[in-house]
Amino acid sequence: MSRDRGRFIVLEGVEGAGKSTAMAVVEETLGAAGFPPVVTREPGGTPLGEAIRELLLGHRHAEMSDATEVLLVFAARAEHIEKRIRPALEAGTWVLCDRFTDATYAYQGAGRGMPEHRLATLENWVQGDLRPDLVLILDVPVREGLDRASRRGGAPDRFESQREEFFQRVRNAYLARAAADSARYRLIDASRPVEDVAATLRAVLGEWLRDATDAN
Ligand code: Z5A
Repeated sequence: MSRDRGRFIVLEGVEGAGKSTAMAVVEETLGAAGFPPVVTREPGGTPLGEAIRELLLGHRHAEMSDATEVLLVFAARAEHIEKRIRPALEAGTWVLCDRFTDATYAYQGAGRGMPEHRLATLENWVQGDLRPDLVLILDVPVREGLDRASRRGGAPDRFESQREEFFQRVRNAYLARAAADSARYRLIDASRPVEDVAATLRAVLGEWLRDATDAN
């Protein structure tokens, strides 16, 4: 691949889709292809971003307003982009991020009902022209994802405490975004066994890497 700038790959998914295992598969596949990525996450990825993550996921400020929530998400993102994502990409390093702005459209937009045009304004302001080169969305029916997440144990965070309808809206938003831009999005059926999902991820990434290589 001759282009100097690194590539920006994002993994998204509904609750309980299996992102944790999938992140490791994607990281390993990119490394084996010669593009070992910086691995990071949102909200978070920087010391300040991780502090904001605690505010967003913890129950201490459970009743924060929807506007506060979305502004905190973008505050963490601004820090993340400036301190970590852009410097890595500009140095030619690939970046693999566990969630990014598609999660904002899904959770704050479809989930909370924040108008899309407001999110787009913040996206354009905070990100400039930065958009992921590839978004992998792990899709699983909401009930199944919630059952998996409950089997995982642990206390539910502020988002995990939402009702099933909230997650249905989140899932629908992810599906709609994937359907609207087949060049940048890949939808992965995550309802299958872990090994099958891993094999699909490797195949999809392999094909995308070949196309990306041919384009240079
Ligand atoms: N958020 C937001 O609102 N706005 C934003 O802009 C951003 C984020 C960026 C934290 O995200 C929250 O932030 C998130 C949205 C919000 N809230 N929620 N919900 P996170 O990504 O850190 O948290 P998470 O969604 O809870 O993801 P996770 O815990 O990293 O992963 P997961 O996909 O939900 O689940 P998992 O731990 O990988 O797997 C769940 C269980 O299922 C586990 O026991 C696995 O062993 C099992 N599993 C996994 N795959 C399979 C298969 N294929 N079959 C059977 N069982 C499986």
